[in-house]
Amino acid sequence: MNEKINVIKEAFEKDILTIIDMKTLNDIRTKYLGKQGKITELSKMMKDIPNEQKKELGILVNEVRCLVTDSLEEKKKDLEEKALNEKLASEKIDVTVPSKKVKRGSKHPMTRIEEKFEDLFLSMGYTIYDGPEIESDENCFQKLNLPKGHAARDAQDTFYLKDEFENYLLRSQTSTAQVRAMEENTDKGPLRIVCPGKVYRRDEDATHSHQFMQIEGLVIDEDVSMADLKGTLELFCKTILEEKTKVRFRPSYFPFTEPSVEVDVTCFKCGGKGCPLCKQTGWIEVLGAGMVHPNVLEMSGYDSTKYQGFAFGTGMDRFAMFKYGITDIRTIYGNDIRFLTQFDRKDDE
Ligand code: 2NM
Repeated sequence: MNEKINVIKEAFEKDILTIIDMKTLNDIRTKYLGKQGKITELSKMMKDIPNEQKKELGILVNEVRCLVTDSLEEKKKDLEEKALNEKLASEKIDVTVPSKKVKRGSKHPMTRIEEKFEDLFLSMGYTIYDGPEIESDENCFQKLNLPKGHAARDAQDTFYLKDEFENYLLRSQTSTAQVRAMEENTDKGPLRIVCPGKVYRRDEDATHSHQFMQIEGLVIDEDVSMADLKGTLELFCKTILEEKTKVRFRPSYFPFTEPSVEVDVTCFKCGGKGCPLCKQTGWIEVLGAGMVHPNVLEMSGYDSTKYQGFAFGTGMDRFAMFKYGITDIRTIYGNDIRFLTQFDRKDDE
């Protein structure tokens, strides 16, 4: 029996060296402590041992059981610690590695210009009024003093819908929204609105796109005069362009206003000296405007003997081109990322 215990002890001391992972550890635990394990077998043999040797051998068997149990427990701890250390090493975060740059988008130049216009007019007490892009011929032309067959319709030749919708078209100007605003304003009292939005015309070259962005303003009240129109547009040009910008008004013609003016500003490239951009004149045309024609007021239900109005309109694309030095309007609508990234976080957005 004594001999047997020593053999088991020696075998175990060799076996324990072969443990490299949890599987080999469990195999060896079973080999010694399992149901048919070597130490379990020793315990079973105890019942056949004569009484006088029982105590002494019992102590020896217990000793070897403790040795095996403790050694295996220790080995298990070692293995667990090793596994944890490996895991920690493999998952280590190097906080000094440079981070990935998150790409930040930026506002489209047209959005930026539109917001500038809107901020300015909101600060002057205007309301922003939207209308649909598909409009009736009536709202787009007739109610703006351009009856069917009027020669000035040619200048705004546009896209009509087909068949039963032939009286509808893609609006050629945002004044269609202003007609709606005048008609919806049932008390026929004062009105102060700007209408920004897309308009469509049959045009296509470096400075004209079949679709562009317009903004038109309309103020209706008692005692509104050309002086109000001039003051408003002067402030408008100086705010959107530069404070030192000079503004000049030239007589012109629009069917919906009388009198009508065209508005020029001093060239922002040469400051008025003359350069290729202003064709050596020192001036650049930026707006059309005028006093709302009494016919237009009457057609939308206003009493033109009591109320007057002034109105103005301009292409927001034109301003974007001037402000950001864009030479071809088509690049504004091309959505080429190489074009758009040139406007990343510049300016004052
Ligand atoms: C322009 C030029 C002149 C204009 C007129 C109206 C309305 F609705 F009152 F008749 N809205 N916008 C107007 C006047 C627009 O754009 C070049």
